[in-house]
Amino acid sequence: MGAVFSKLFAALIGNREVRVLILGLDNAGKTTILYKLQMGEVVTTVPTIGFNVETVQYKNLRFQVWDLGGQTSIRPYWRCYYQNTNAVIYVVDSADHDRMGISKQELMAMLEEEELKDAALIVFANKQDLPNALSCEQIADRLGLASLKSRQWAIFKTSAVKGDGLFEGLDWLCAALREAKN
Ligand SMILES: Nc1nc2c(ncn2[C@@H]2O[C@H](COP(=O)(O)OP(=O)(O)OP(=O)(O)O)[C@@H](O)[C@H]2O)c(=O)[nH]1
Ligand SMILES: [Mg+2]
Repeated sequence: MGAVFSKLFAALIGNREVRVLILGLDNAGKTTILYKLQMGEVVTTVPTIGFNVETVQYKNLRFQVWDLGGQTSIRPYWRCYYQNTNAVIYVVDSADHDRMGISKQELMAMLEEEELKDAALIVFANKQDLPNALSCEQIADRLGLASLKSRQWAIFKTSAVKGDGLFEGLDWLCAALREAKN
């Protein structure tokens, strides 16, 4: 009952809670992004075994952000978190040229899941500060994003260590969620 009232109250004051998953291969920068968004700081990370979850308040939205471990053996567990997800932030290490193919495979498999059929997709082409980073256009091409039908999606170039691009992504998400609601 309390939860119903708090949801109703949040709806009345426009303070909606949005469930976001941060997914992507290991070492892409997911955990760095989560804490840069939440604390504004670059933290020292270790590979995530399991998940981290934090609340990020931005504009009039409360984002409940789940950062899941991306190692091969952990990826099968991503699906345990799909239910009620409003948006997926898919993080790519733009300098990891060799693993673009596997990153595409994981992305496309994830997007086929029924539970995520209404979720918006943001791709973060991360590590743009590295000299050999692929451009947004190259990454969109390598991931096959043009083939996505009937899904709200966007790609942003980001550097989690510099903080570039992250909030542009959240701005897009705020607008996309507003559109989906209307
Ligand atoms: N140069 C550069 N390094 C980054 C950037 N973002 C993250 N890193 C580094 O990449 C490494 C991996 O970052 P994590 O955030 O732990 O990666 P992750 O995606 O959470 O990895 P898993 O938890 O194993 O799935 C760390 O050394 C980060 O400091 C970036 O934008 N630029
Ligand atoms: Mg991590």
